[in-house]
Amino acid sequence: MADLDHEELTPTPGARVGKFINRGDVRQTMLLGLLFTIVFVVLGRWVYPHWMPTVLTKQMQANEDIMIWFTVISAPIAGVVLAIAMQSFLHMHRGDTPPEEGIAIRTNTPVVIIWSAASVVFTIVAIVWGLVALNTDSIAAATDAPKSLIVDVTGSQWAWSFYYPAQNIHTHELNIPVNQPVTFNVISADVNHSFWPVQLGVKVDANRLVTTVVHADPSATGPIDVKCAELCGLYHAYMETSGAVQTPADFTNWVSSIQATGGVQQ
Ligand SMILES: [Cu+2]
Repeated sequence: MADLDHEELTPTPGARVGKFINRGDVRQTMLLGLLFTIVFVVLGRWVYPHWMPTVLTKQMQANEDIMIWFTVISAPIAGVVLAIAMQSFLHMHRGDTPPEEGIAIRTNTPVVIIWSAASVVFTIVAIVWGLVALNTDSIAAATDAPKSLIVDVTGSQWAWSFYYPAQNIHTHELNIPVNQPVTFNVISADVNHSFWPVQLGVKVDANRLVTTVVHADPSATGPIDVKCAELCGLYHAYMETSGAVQTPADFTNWVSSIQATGGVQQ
C-alpha cells in the first residue's frame, strides 16, 4: 500500500484520469450509467407524459413540457448515480475478513471544474426558461384581458364557488368555453386556500381580503378537477369540485339553463 500511496500523491491528474477510465469496474459502471440514462430518457420523454393530467390549456402544455425536459436533462445524473449504487451492490464485500483499504481519493480538479460549470449551466437554463415563460404569460394575459371571460372564485371551508359577472350566474361547477382566454379573480371567505384547477395548469393562493388574479388559455375540451392545494382545515382533502372546458355552444346552453333557474346553480 505504501507504493500506491506514493504513486497517488504524484500531481499528475491527466495520467490518473487515464488509469481510472481504463479500470474494468469503471468502464462497467460507465456502460451501466449510459444504459440507465437511455432508460430514463425514454421513460421521461415517452412514458411519464401518459400519466400526467390532460392538457387543456397553453399553461398546462408549458408545465408538462418543462417537467418532461427537466426529467430528460437530469437523466444522466440519475443514470450514473444508479449505476454506481448498482456496481457497489453487486460487488459488495462478503465474508468475515475485512477488505484491504482502498487507495486514497483526493480532489480531482478537472472533475470539480466540469461539475461546477455543468451545475451553473443547468441553473441558468432553469432560471431563464422560467423567466421567459413568466414574461410570455404576462404579455399574453395583458393582451387577452379585454376578451377574457371573467370568473370570480371564492374558497371557503370547504367548498369552491364561482360567480360569472358578465353572465350573472353563481355556480359550484367550473365550466368555461374553449378558445377564449379566462381570468380568475380568486379570494377566500375565511382561511387561506389555494385554487387549483388541475388540467388548466394554474394554481394560485386564495387569501382573505386580497384578490389574486390568474389567467388561462383553454385550447382543448375536457373535464376539469378543481382542488384545494393549501391545507385549510379538517375537510381540506374533500374541498373539490369539477367542471369542464366546453364547446362555446355547450357553455352558452349551460349558462342559459342556470339563468333560467334564477342565476344560481342547484
Ligand atoms: Cu384546502
